[in-house]
Amino acid sequence: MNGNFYHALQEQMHQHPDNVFLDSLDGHPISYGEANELSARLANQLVDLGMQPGDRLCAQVHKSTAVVILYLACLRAGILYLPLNTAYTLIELKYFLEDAEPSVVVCDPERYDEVKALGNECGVKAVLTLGRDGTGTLNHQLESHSLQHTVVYRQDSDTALLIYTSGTTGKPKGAKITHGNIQTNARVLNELWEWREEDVLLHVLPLFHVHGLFNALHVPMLKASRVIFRKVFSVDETIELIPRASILMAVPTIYSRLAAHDGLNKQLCKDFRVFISGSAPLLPRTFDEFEKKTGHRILERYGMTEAAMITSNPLRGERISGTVGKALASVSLRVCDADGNRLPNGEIGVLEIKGPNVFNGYWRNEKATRKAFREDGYFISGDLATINDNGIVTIVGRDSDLIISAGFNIYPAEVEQQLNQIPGVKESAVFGVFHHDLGEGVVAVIIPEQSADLTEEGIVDALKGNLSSFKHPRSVFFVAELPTNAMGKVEKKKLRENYRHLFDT
Ligand code: MCA
Ligand code: AMP
Repeated sequence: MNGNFYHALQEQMHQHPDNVFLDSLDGHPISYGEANELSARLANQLVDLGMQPGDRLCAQVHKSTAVVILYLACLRAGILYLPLNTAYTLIELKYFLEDAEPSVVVCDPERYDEVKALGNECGVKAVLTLGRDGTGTLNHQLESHSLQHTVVYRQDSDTALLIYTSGTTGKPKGAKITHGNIQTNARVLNELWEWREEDVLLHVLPLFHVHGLFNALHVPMLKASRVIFRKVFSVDETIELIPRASILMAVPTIYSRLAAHDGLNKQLCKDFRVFISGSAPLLPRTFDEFEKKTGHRILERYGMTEAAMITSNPLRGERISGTVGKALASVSLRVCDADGNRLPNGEIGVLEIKGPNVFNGYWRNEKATRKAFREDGYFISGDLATINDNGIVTIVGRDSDLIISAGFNIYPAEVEQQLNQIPGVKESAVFGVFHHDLGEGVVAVIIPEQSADLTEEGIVDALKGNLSSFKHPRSVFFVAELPTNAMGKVEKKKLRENYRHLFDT
């Protein structure tokens, strides 16, 4: 049996070729049959470029239906797909090209010259373009390529994607996600959320993260159901589209923006099946406001790049605000102390995860892989959690300083490294505090050199070009000293406490 996940998706495409797959609402939806043909042609093109199973293709492109086809082409050809946030600067991109050594990079046409120059430096064989409208050199010759393509044989344990996720040191690591990981996770969610062919998913998330790429594509694809495909999230448009869809997958920031919208009401959502949230904690306040206005209790689930989806509240039965539900079928969980000793139910510790959803280690990084797993195969998530007697999990925090801002991860060490290079900055500390819209907002506290004349604006300007704008501090403070502990280490906890009300409104 071919373990290539595309093989399972293709079964649906063959059975339901005329079902609409991607509907951009522009008059030309892509059907499941077409997606199969387009991805066959593109897979053949990538092979003609010299790409072989196991090679890497790095895509840093704006969301379009063509990106979905590119992803499917990679899957079926056994090429490792490496998606990147479009916000990453050229300096950030360099790291990924050096680490993953992709043979092909696909970028926005506007960035072609600089990415091509960087690609040459990093040994990339071809740089192709794909614009916001789905056109570019990637698709120029598509029609000349054959429709015949045999899905490459893969085992469950073969890597399908490399998705980079950062460590506390600020150096991102490529998580090797296997065909088996995505296959089991999609099937489990499909069953749990009782997906039906007639469901319509409203897709408003980026395609470079697990949430938008796996949950919001694989799950509908396993039932050949329709996806209303929007390139960016807009609160007004989402409100308008709710009556045309039955399922939304979104991050808490999106739900709090929807809840604050005058147009959200019970009538609008009367035929909606389920609103699903994840990627960051959903505030009980948002849960309550949303329920009051719509009559729907948001279904919160929990996941991470290295383990895809891990827990979920139930579709039927009580969805408990502030919790992320129970372990998914075939996922084993335990809460442990720092040494890996299992803690009794109800106690706070680090959540450890085992199951077919757990990734296959970090790309070319044995050391980090070894550190991330216990000897008995449990993955150490780094999330602090409790599990109650009924198996219900509550995420209470993280054992690292990671900041999650509207579903984007930001590592303080990476921002601090950049700040410390700015002339006049003696020392800096970066941390996250509650933010009314983003969940968490980035704060920087800086000790300037004695005669330096620094301003908040100047600091943020100096970061441009080096660091994606979503990582920039939302507030910068200049101080004479930072709180430190007996070891001389900056006490982030104290800083978070001091600035905790900064972004309350
Ligand atoms: C955009 N900006 C941000 C963020 N997003 N700043 C901080 N945090 C952010 N998340 C900044 C941009 O850099 C830009 O700054 C300005 O806001 C306007 O950009 P725009 O794109 O218009 O912003 P937006 O529309 O307000 O974006 C909010 C958003 C977006 C739609 C909620 O952040 C988003 O799509 N988040 C979802 C991320 C996601 O899918 N995460 C899943 C990963 P400037 O003007 O200075 O340039 S986690 C995951 O996959 C795990 C497995 C899981 O469990 O799901
Ligand atoms: P990423 O590294 O982008 O995959 O982000 C995964 C992290 O997002 C997890 O380790 C959690 O810290 C966080 N996360 C995801 N879903 C939830 C949730 N429902 N509640 C709280 N945190 C979440």
